[in-house]
Amino acid sequence: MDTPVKIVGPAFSTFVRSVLIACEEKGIPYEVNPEVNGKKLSFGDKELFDFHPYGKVPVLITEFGNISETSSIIRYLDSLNDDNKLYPADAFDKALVDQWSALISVYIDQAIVRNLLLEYAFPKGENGSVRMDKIQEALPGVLKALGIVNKQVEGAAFICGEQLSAADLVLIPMLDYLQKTPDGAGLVEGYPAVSGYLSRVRERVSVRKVL
Ligand SMILES: N[C@@H](CCC(=O)N[C@@H](CS)C(=O)NCC(=O)O)C(=O)O
Repeated sequence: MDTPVKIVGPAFSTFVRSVLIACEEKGIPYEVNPEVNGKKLSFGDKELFDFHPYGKVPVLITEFGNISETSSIIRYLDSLNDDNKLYPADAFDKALVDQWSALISVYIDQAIVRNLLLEYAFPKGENGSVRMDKIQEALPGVLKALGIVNKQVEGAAFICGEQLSAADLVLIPMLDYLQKTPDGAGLVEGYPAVSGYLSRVRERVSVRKVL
């Protein structure tokens, strides 16, 4: 595949980063945040609603058409070649990857990204300050999410066993940002299996290139 796929969305978005790591793993050429009709699209731009009914990113523009929703995009990219497969061949194992991708992109994203990280990234307090009450409110959910991930990677290298999968790609950018927040390193340290998992995945060339 020589024609680069185009990934609509800013490279700082966690879900965009998941797709970028997928492209790196698969060796698929890509262009990130391309101009669409002469304009680079930002959150909230009305043009995004032409690609996604809720105006969300990432969107993948291919020579055949457009795909939105991170897990669907990763599944498509994985089907393009046999390198570093991100879904197992077995139907049951594949369903587990879908299950974990959904759990992470819905519940863990809400707990870590929406409730905590976005308050640090786009503070809504007085004079642009971080609302510490919101951070405190978010903490139980973050700890719960870390506990869930910790249990999952306690006896395995990755979320769904010994092979990196789409589920890891959805999760990695969230944990990476979390660990880089003021209290994040301390929080992650409390979950040794998560800490080890993060160190392990950060050794991958694909992850190093994107994060
Ligand atoms: N379910 C979507 C979620 C995508 C999502 O929430 N993207 C965020 C960026 S990380 C977004 O577009 N935010 C802009 C907005 O909500 O207006 C997926 O899996 O791709």
